[in-house]
Amino acid sequence: VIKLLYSPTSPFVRKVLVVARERGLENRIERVAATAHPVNRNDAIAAINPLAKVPAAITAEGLSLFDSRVICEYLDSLAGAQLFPPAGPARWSALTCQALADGMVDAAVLVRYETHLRPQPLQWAAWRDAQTGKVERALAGLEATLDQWGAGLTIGSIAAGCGLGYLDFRFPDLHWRQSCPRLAAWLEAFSARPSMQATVPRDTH
Ligand SMILES: N[C@@H](CCC(=O)N[C@@H](CS)C(=O)NCC(=O)O)C(=O)O
Repeated sequence: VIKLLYSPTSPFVRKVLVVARERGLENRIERVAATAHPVNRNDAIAAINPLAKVPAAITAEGLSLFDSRVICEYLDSLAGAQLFPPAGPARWSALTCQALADGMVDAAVLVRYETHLRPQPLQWAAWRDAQTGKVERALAGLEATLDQWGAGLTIGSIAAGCGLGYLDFRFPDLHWRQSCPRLAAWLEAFSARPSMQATVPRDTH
């Protein structure tokens, strides 16, 4: 089995779980709940990933793997690579889509930390707004490139689906569907996949 340190609300963990389901590997994953926090380091996570972020995994052979991109590619390879195409234009395009979606989520997570974790007197509105701007430009980028990545099931479309799902979960007031109607229609169809349905983020408390 593969031990996966996970949190039920992390969009990066969700990518891993979606890949596992899409490749029929969910029985090979043992989930270990782990709360990551950017200030209060979780030593159980840090023992595997010095960056103390989830997801982090230990393979059956005892390899420590992180981050989500590496764990996803590892899982895909176990079932005969499909979601990560071989070197060539399809691969560069899928990886760039993943980078855009992951980068959008990185900025959104920073906004969330700024507004929910950082003490009020230390908060910096211009910094929060700049990160929100990155989220908005990433959304516009996904909308503009939908024709390149939207049709297939790759690590790019999975990252986009999980990233958009995170925005809906944590930033319902962003109303991104107004400016990205094609992306909105795409997500509606993509969200119907059983792998996406089984991994919808929810707060546990
Ligand atoms: N690039 C990493 C990002 C992972 C990440 O940011 N995880 C968040 C939870 S959504 C985390 O562990 N944050 C704790 C921290 O920032 O120290 C990946 O793709 O796995």
